[in-house]
Amino acid sequence: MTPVLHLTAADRAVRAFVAAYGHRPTHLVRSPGRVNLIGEHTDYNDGLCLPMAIDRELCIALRGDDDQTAGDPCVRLVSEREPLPAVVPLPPPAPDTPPGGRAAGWARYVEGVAVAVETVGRQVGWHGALASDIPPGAGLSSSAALELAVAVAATSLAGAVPPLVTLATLAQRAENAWVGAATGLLDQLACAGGVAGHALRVDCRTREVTPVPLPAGIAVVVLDTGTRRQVVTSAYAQRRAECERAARAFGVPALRELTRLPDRAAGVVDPVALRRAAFVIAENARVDAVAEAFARGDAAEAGRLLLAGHRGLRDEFEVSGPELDAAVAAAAAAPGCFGARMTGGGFAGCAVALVERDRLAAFTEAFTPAYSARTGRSPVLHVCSAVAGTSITVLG
Ligand code: GAF
Repeated sequence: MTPVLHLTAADRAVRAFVAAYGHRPTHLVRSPGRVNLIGEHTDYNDGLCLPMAIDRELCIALRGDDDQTAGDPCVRLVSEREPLPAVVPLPPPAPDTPPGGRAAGWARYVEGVAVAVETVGRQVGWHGALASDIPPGAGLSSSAALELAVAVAATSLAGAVPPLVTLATLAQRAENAWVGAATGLLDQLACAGGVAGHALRVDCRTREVTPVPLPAGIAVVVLDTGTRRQVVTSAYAQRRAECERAARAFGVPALRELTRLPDRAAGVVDPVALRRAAFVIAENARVDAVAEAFARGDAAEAGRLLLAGHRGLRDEFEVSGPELDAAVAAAAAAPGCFGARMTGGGFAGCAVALVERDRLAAFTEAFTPAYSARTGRSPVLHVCSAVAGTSITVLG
């Protein structure tokens, strides 16, 4: 039998670089995806989240252009998943360029980061090749990983070392102002700030990221339902508007300011916005409760909180979907599972389960047929470790 050769994303990026440009790269950027354990749709309410950066990564092998004075400087990036390269002239287009004048598809992310980075310093030309093990559109932040990778490449080659919050904010600006998705800062802070073996308590009001050790004996399992939906085309913007409507009605700048619904809340806001606000307030509290349960090693309580979070996302915030509900139900019934919930923006993509590490095989054996029986789909399971955030190394 022919042996199957599994190359890492880093290996594939270096190979693709050599194939595309005929010489060796000088640098490698590694940028992880993320899974959010609890604290969903709280980031744009200035709230709390508990993500971790995962060992599914996007890599860019790159090299600064040798003659920075020759021709028209640009960023040029080829990708193993895309037929056409992303090419961004330097200096990049002005921030007020109308959408019709911006690059299409994946190149728009690369261009958006170049536009954002140019607001903090001049960039130099570089060329690179990208390879990724983060499934696109699955809710594991493949876009944020790309944004952070380009931001780290561009700033490092220009000789700058911005703090991680600055990098995350530049990446978020690309997503909000250039791509047009009104997302919060969760994904970018999680990808940039990852710490091996730790979840991250992210306070989106102060932008403080506090590592929280993951208890030994718990495996974090991402359950990919096989369904996909883009944030930009989903009801994400509508949920955000509903939360902002509730905050305005309650007279606070953001729902984070509330630890319970105000008295007579139903009299000042419509029932939909009231349900959204009730969810966000409870979800912020669950973030600290899960972090505390982790600190005590109380996996059972953490699992119960995840299940409660899923019910809130399904019934109050209304961002789940049939396959996500089926995955959570099948996981909760499988041996060794402490709890599960949908993760990310919602409607489709992935759920996440906390599973007793010693019972992973029994969990998988029970989960896969149970999910398939409910949906007719084959799930893909990723047992994930928490890893460090986006980094750049010089290649020898
Ligand atoms: C998406 C967004 F990009 C994040 O900012 C966050 O709002 C998340 O959905 C929901 O928690 O991933």
